[in-house]
Parts: sequence; C-alpha cells; structure tokens
Amino acid sequence: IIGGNKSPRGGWPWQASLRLKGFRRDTRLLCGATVISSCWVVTAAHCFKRFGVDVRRYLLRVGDYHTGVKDEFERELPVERIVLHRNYWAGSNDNDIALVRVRGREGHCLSFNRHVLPVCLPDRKERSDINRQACIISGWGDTGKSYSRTLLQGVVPLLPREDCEVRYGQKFTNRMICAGNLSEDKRVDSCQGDSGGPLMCQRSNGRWIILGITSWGYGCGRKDSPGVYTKVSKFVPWIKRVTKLK
Ligand code: 4AZ
Repeated sequence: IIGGNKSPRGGWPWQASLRLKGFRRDTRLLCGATVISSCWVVTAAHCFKRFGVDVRRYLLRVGDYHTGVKDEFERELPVERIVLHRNYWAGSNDNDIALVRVRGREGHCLSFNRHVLPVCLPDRKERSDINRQACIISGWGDTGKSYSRTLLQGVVPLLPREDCEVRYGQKFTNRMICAGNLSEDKRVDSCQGDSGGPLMCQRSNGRWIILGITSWGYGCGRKDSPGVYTKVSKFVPWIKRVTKLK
C-alpha cells in the first residue's frame, strides 16, 4: 500500500495472504486474499501466473498482523483447491478472480475468532459507482520502498468509470472497478504484493463488503493512474456456485 497507514490489529479479520513455500520451511508473501467463508478465500487469478496451480506450492495465512511475529490467532493452512475463473487468461487482466479452498479436517476449515472472520459479499446488483464513496484497501505489499511487515490500510475513493477509461482504454472492462486518487497530494494506492486483497466498503448497516479485488494499474500511486479492482458483484453467482454458499 502506497500512502497508507498501519491498520489496527485485528481491524480487517478477513484479510488473508497467499504464501509461496520456499526451499526450507520458510514461505514468502505472494498475494493478498480475503476470507469469505469458513473454507474459502477469494483472491486474484493473476497470483497463480508465475508459479501455477499446484496446491502443494502454497499456504494460506489468516489472522496475521506483523509478518515477522507469530500472532496468537495467526494460522497457516494448506490449500485444497485452486479455482481460476474460466474466462481469465494471462494475456489480459479481465476476470482476474480465483477461489482458494482451505484444507481442513472433517469438513471444518477455519476457526473464526475476533481476528479471523469472513467479509460479506456484495449483492449481484451492488452499485460501485456511488460518487466517490470512500472504501479501504489493505495489504502487506509494496510501500514504495519495500514490502510492509505490518498490515497497512489506505482510504481510496471509488472513481467514475471514465477516469479509468481515459487512462486505460479497452483494457478497462465492465468487470472492473476504478478507485484511487488522481491528485498530486493524496496518492493512496495498492501496489505489488497487495493484489488479491480486498477493496472493502462499509454499508449503512455497518457491515463491510468486498466490492473489489486488487488487480492492476499503471505503476503505483502515479498521478492520473488509478488502481483497478476486479468487480466482485459481477462474480457473485460464480462464487456461490463454486463454493456452494447461499
Ligand atoms: C501489482 O503489480 C499491482 N496500483 C497491483 C496494484 C496496482 C498496480 C500493480 C494498482 O500487483
């Protein structure tokens, strides 16, 4: 996250991370992810571009705050299934969404507690163009200097589609959301390592919903180059079908 600040500990209990197994017992951050049920997280399909879809290469971490410290509610779990959206292909960023199933025991995957909880899904017809609604992005990705060791958050306004259309042309499809700041002074943005993580907005009933998944953009925090997020509302029927959630 560029231009963000430290999130409160446990502030985003659905924030998860996808980690790549290393040679010894170490793992490294590959992408953000978001808990949507006890067995499933949602992330970006492009997170699997480099290392493929072999479940044995990955671990899912939940309940984390400081990557270098094993927190009380932090858990690292094996992956059981990776489902890329069938219309995603590595040549574009369209349909940049994937579901990852946690491997659990006897039908039980994650234990929820105050640091591990699912976010709400949007309605299929959820509006993501309510003028400049302030939403939150979070992650351990690049800050402009290095990756962050504590979870960072940033406030980004949802932008009119035109702001991304003029900047990105046909690459910006109607399965994407445009968000960020265009001005010189307040450039909050997601960056490498944040992708797959949530763009979340609070509804008037107090609930947080995942409106977007951090996906792409031209650089990070650049003037006139907003961040682009996968528009989750377009994929809710697919998510429900794959995960069998109601
Ligand atoms: C990336 O490389 C990336 N500023 C993620 C988000 C954005 C740009 C790049 C948006 O994963």
